[in-house]
Amino acid sequence: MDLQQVKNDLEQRLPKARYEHVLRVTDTAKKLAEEVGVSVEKAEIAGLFHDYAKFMDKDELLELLKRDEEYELYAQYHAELWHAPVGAMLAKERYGVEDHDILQAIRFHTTGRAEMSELEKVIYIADLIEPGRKFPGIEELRQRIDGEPLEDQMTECIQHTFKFLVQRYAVIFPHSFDCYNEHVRRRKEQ
Ligand code: DGI
Ligand code: FE
Ligand code: FE
Repeated sequence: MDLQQVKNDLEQRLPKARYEHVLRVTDTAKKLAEEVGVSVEKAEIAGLFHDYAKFMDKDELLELLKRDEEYELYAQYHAELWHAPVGAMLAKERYGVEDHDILQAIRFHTTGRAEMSELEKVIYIADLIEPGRKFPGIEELRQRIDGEPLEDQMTECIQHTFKFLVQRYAVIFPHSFDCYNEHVRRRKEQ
């Protein structure tokens, strides 16, 4: 795959700030992948595509989502979540990305899920902590997880997301719950 072509496409599709976020996520994901022994090449592709569908309008996203096996589920939840499965769909259909793990990393980058692969965790974490993210507590989160085992980093990140969502009275998507519960159970058993 011609990654420069993907970048050009992304630059056209996304506002500048979002495009730059994508590049920082990709960079962060590659570094984390290297640290934890995950394929840097796969991390790069998943990072580039993770927000590919972020700025499509809601109707277009919903129309594409109809072909998704979890359409009924996604349609009942916040539209903000839709860009993740649609991004995976378009990476496959427009760029011929076939690697299941890369597609799952794009698909679950927003909600996480139970039994995430190492690549999926790398993308989830990179999306949350890339250097452009400014939310309260982010610096403490970065410091807390730096150099820790990937699984522990993911536990801290999903907890962070839950705190954020609950504070906003957000309706929580079932896969997000499954991810959170799995990590909290594992932590309790340690
Ligand atoms: O696309 P990004 O802005 O880089 O980040 P993202 O894809 O991780 O998240 C997009 C938004 O989705 C973010 O504001 C958090 C929100 N989100 C994540 N999980 C859930 C959620 N929103 C709801 N309502 N429920 C969830 O389970
Ligand atoms: Fe996203
Ligand atoms: Fe993102």
